[in-house]
Amino acid sequence: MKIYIDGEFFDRENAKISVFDHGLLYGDGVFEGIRAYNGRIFKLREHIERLFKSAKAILLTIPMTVDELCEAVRATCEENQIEDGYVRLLVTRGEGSLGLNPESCKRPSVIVIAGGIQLYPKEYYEVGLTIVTAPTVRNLQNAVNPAIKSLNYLNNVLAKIEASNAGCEEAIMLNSEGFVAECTGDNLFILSENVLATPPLAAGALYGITRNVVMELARKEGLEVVEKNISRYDVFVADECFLTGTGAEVVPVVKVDQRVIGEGVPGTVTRKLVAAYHDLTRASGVPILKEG
Ligand code: PXG
Repeated sequence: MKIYIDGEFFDRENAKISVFDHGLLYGDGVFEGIRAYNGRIFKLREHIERLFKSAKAILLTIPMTVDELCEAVRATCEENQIEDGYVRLLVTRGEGSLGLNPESCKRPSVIVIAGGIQLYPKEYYEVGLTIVTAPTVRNLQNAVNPAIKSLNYLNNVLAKIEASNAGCEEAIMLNSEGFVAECTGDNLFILSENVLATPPLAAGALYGITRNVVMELARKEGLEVVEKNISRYDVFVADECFLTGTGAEVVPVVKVDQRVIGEGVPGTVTRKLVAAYHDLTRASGVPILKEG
């Protein structure tokens, strides 16, 4: 495995960053999780653009352009002969002093790791997930805005542990008002009376790339799609529920906090979207190998 750090490739054993990097000391940095399918990188530019927005929000200047970073991701995939895989892209604040002021950091570090992906077992797509609501509430909008994909993921990590403790893979995170924000690493959708709904970004959701693609696919299927506040009650009484994320793709949810959703099996609309998303991922994206 070859890891990209600041323009150079390193073997796994030699891919190291300083213990004085503020990414480690303070979680000061941003990241992306991207997938490759069939030798193509899915929604590469969208991920890189989101990374730049996350960086802007934390006043971190990425020392590369969008195009250069797209190329670094592509080249890292090529170097690792990726066909189907997962890319973790990080930009840390860089090495600095022990004080938290980022002014001491000379240069942000750009790291690209391209490897295999650990997928949910296939049965989750057939029988659906059982999830719970996490006691840990989503970070406040006016604290570190959860729209920022920062290296400080403790809020999500805690909720993930709570999901795990409840024997579940995922957990719903509510915002401070009690509305659904999203899950620990996935966005949430419900279908009620043929209207597909997902929480707005203002509710504390990440601007999910998969969320975006699924909203488009659903509209193409003729569905009405809305962004609105969703309560736990709305989820319990929904006809269908599913989660979206780069790793999970579209995964049906059939039970939430012991309430059976709809018929207790993946719904018709959900199944359609699972398939449509699957097809799209295998038919588009930026080629890893340059033509010719
Ligand atoms: N919400 C949160 C909080 C996320 O971190 C998503 C939703 C889904 O967004 P995309 O753009 O992927 O549709 C995410 C992103 C992993 C991993 O290694 C995945 C995410 C976060 C952290 C780790 O699988 N998902």
